[in-house]
Amino acid sequence: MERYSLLNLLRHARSHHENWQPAWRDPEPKPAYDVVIVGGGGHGLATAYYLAKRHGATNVAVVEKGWLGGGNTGRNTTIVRSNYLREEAAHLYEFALKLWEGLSVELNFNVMFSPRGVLNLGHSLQDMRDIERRVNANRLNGIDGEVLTPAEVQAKAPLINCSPTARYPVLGASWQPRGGVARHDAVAWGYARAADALGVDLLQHTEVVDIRVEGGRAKGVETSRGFIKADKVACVAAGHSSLLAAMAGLRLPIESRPLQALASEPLKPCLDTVVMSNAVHCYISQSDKGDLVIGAGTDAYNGYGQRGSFHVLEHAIQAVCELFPAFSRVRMNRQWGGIVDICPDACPIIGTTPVRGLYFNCGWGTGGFKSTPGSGYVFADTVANDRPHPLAAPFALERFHTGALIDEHGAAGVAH
Ligand code: FAD
Ligand code: PYC
Repeated sequence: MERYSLLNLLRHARSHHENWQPAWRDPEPKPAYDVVIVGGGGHGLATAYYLAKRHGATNVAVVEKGWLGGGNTGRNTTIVRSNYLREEAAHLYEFALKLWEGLSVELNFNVMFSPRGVLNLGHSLQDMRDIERRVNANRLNGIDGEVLTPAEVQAKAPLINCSPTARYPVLGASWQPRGGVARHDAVAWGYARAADALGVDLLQHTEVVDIRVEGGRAKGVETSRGFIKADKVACVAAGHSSLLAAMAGLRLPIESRPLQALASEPLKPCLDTVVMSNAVHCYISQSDKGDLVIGAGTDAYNGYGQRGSFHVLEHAIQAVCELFPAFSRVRMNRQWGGIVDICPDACPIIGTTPVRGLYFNCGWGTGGFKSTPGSGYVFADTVANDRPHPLAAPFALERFHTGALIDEHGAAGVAH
């Protein structure tokens, strides 16, 4: 048997890192494309993949001002679930969850989807009534869900303080067994590699600075690398959607706010499910590396700084210590923020706009990671056919004129 000396390690490290092929090309922009997708996060890359794979549209570019997956996709706490209250949202998120279940095979890339179950804790009688209502609604929509007692919660996550004398005692929880987490970067990389292989151009470090509109129709995008003509422009730029809309003379009902998270030093396995609590306000899981991945609420005001305010973070840490007294001595390694785009009803906007050939997919707020595959699938269909996919139709921009809002603040799970 080979001896694992430092020399061996170095030799293997060198030999195994030679002749790696890049996972995708780094092409020069073409002068014109059939579709330009603005935003190289998970949603934009998934849209490109499904456009090419399902609709045969391969003359497509993804234009990304930074690096692929460097926005909210690479900054989120990776919780995946579909336990939304309203029928429209439940169907959309459940469609996405079904895609997650086969995504590693679909992309031939391990996205590390881990259906370890999601607990949403209840700390008051009203919380429990809401939980029961949501679980019943989920089951009527064919979505897995159970209401758990405090003892059942304790059995799933023994480190939670379920004492009745806690300041916010755990009275129960909703439990979605098929929910879980996935590796965020891998999702972006998997879609990027698969889209590139189908001919999509991935243009990194290329910022869209204007959208050219003539005669009420989108004609292309002005970028930091020059003008790119396009028959269709599809914006999937999360926190920056209102800025892009303004370039085309549109106003979106969106607020962009920082949302932050942090990760601890690695620990031995101690939490094998996802725990969310709206009342004390935190959400937590343990990564495969062992870090505790912890999320906070949004800042209460709009902003584009990718960091978030200290008092919001402090509040989340207080909540973690309250729920998991054993974690109070764990050291934190890193903190970061993203910019989320929040609609008044905590639901996304997916569809056409008053500008012909211009489409928006945005407003996923604090909860869009879980929808990445579904969002890309329905948005690609919408862009390819110039009409909303049936699952996307209720999420059209027009709902802010008609009043057909879909209130999902309760299921959003993060304080806005
Ligand atoms: P992004 O990944 O942000 O991609 C948009 C891209 O557009 C960015 O890369 C950006 O650089 C690019 N862009 C912007 N403007 C321009 C321009 N002018 N030109 C070119 N490119 C541009 N969701 C969940 O479901 N579960 C969670 O646990 C969860 N936790 C979260 C925790 C935190 C701390 C944060 C910040 C978010 C969390 N979310 C979660 C929300 C989730 O991350 C987002 O809804 C989702 O990732 C949005 O994906 P996207 O591809 O639309 O956006
Ligand atoms: O939507 O499940 C969610 C979520 C968890 C943390 C941030 N968003």
